[in-house]
Amino acid sequence: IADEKSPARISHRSFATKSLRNEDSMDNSYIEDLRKQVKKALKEDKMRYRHTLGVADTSACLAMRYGVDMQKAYIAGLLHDCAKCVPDTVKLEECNRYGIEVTEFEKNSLYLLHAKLGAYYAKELYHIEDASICSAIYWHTTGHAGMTKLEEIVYSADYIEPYRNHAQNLDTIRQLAFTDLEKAIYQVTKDTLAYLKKKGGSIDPATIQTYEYYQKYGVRRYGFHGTSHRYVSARCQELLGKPDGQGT
Ligand code: DGI
Ligand code: FE
Ligand code: FE
Repeated sequence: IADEKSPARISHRSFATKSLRNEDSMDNSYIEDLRKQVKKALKEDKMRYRHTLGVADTSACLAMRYGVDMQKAYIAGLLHDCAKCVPDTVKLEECNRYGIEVTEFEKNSLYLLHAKLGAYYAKELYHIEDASICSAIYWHTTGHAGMTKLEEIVYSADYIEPYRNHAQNLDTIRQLAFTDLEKAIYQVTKDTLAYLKKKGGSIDPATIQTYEYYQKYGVRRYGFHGTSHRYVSARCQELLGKPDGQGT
């Protein structure tokens, strides 16, 4: 669908529409083909493909943890940045060409469009018919209020995958993602907003809505500071004068 000159054009063929069986795991020709296509689409940025595999694997792990379809999570992870290497001006052209709405915020930060455009490519170039996979790709950068479990998984896997190493609080967030996904998302959005404020980047309303939604979610379940049981029991032991591990 993209024209000859567009770097977004990837040599793809129609993938067979066979449905994946659970016992196929990730080791099957359909997924192997997808991996090859994505590698080609990201060939200008070697680290991006490595990141992509990290997100796919991490999404699969989070899917195991939260009872989500592992293959869907893996495929969403694999395709989440498939439009990342399209030059920013071409991203805008492509969105205009395919009738993808571009907001004022996105016009000021064209790289944000890789998420929407990626979701479109997933459907049209990679023939992903499953709308839940496409929407996880669509929302992977900003998130939105009340994400589906699959959207939450890809959003957080993008942040915590093993090759990421710059963000603050990564150790805590990595652990939280497997213990309390909503709280992990709250911390991710909080840190992302702080990072964007420091950098002076314009903030998309969706990013703020994600933050506000997951902040409330955290408050409902944990109280604002999320007092830990370990802290409370350690403090009780202290007050009762009992050594660690011997208290009740
Ligand atoms: O594509 P990746 O680099 O793997 O990750 P991503 O799609 O989550 O993009 C990350 C970048 O997007 C990161 O630098 C923060 C930025 N970002 C997230 N929300 C917003 C945003 N940038 C702007 N300008 N506005 C946002 O609301
Ligand atoms: Fe991305
Ligand atoms: Fe990414």
